[in-house]
Amino acid sequence: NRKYFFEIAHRIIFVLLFFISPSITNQLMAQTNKDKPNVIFIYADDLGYGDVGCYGATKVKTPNIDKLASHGLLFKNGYATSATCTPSRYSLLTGQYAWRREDTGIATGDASLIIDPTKKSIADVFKLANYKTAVLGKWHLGLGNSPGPNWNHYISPGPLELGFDYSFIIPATLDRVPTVFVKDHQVLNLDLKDSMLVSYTHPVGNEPTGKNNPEKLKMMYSNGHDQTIVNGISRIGYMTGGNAARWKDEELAPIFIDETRNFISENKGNPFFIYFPSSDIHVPRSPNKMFVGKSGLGPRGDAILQLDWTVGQIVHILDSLKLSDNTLIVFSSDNGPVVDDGYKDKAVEMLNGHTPAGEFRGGKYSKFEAGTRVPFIVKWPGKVKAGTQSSAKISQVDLFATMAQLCQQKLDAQDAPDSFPLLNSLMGKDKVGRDYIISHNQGLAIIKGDWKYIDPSSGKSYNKFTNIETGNNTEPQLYNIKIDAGEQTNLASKHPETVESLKSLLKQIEQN
Ligand code: NG6
Ligand code: CA
Repeated sequence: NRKYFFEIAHRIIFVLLFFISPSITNQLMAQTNKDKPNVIFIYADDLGYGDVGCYGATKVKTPNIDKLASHGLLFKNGYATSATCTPSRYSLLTGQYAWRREDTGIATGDASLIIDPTKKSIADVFKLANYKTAVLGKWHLGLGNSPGPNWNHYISPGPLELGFDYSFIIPATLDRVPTVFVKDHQVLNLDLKDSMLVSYTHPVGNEPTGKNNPEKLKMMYSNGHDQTIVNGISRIGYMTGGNAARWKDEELAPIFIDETRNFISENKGNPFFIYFPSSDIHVPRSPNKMFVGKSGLGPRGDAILQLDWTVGQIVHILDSLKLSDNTLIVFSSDNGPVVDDGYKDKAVEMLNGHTPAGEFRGGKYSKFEAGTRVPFIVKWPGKVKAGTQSSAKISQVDLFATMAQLCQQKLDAQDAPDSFPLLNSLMGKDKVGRDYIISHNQGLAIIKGDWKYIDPSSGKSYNKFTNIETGNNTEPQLYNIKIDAGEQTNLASKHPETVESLKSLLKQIEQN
């Protein structure tokens, strides 16, 4: 067909030109690349809908995140796929709902890689479009083959086997050992004379733990988190050795910014994709001294300031290299907010009227709206109209097919099976978005139109440690989230036909 013919002809001309004049070819390549925007996903951890100024927060200031919105597009109905970290990240990178698999729950720090490297990832899509790709931040999707990585050797498969050219990550979360960086295939700064051992089943080595040595802690735990102490904070899991490789919580944000600056500087001549999963504002919240005490809301608020600073730094790097005009930034969060997530950091006592979940019910770990409806902002100068808002429904699982559309990469039927190409919605041209949203945490909920149906599930309806309503209920729940965004009035018995139709749609999607 014609398109195919032109594509082949185009390639032949490039090859011929290369032999005639490499400099002309380079110029032409640069021209072609100019049409491809750089793409950066800034992915916050546990940041709630109500934690950000442009989404209504007044007690904490987020000028840099707000500026993304005033220079771009703010989604009011943007969703993570799950109410916890690992499954949301899995969906974002694979375009498949994590709940289709059984092994995609919150990963331990020594888990093996849960994404199949033989399948196309979102980074592969960018690579196929000649982008340079990097992941800089929190991984939490496992590393290595089963039963997990040997930290003292070559660690593979991991991000580099999933289409990333460069990887600089913390393996799990801030509160999970090992508290080291993994750069490409190796633990950074590891002294092999002090080899590392990590276990989630039994103590290793004889390092102090939060349980046995609480006097050594600078931040006390409130629930769990009483195992190996690193940097004065006890974590989940046991670790010994690798002392020279251990990071300090307070130094992480500037280190990830340095990495970002280096990667962008080295790759400014070609299109790049950076997946930047920030470790803020997950517990333990121990931000850099630049932010300590500055929010007035305790470490949780200070961590929000640090996240906002991070966003400002990334924008500043782009501005200083004159790349902002050709860079698409997507800002979102992996799940909703939690105030006490296992450390006594005064987050509850110092909330000062701040409402992390905004007007929504629930939080992290919840099927209610606060679990998965998150900040979702897109900035793309000249392409996305500044200072606009959209009510289009969009899920992070759609970023895969949408980025394929952006990069003009064709996906095969087995690629990103749950992802919809929503480039028009992402750019604010389409106001509808996807037809339905699925939210997940110990069972599923579905939103279509103004209705939200939560499938019956066992499990506690309230978690007293986190003070969060989970949305679990053995009865079906139906809410009209247009007029009842706070999900207060269960209308299931009043509208049995709506319950039935949403239930059967959910079944059908589950069986797809
Ligand atoms: C929970 C942890 C919580 C957090 C969460 C994962 C306890 C008591 N709670 O099990 O602190 O680590 O897992 O968070 O240990 S996530 O954002 O990475 O999904
Ligand atoms: Ca999270």
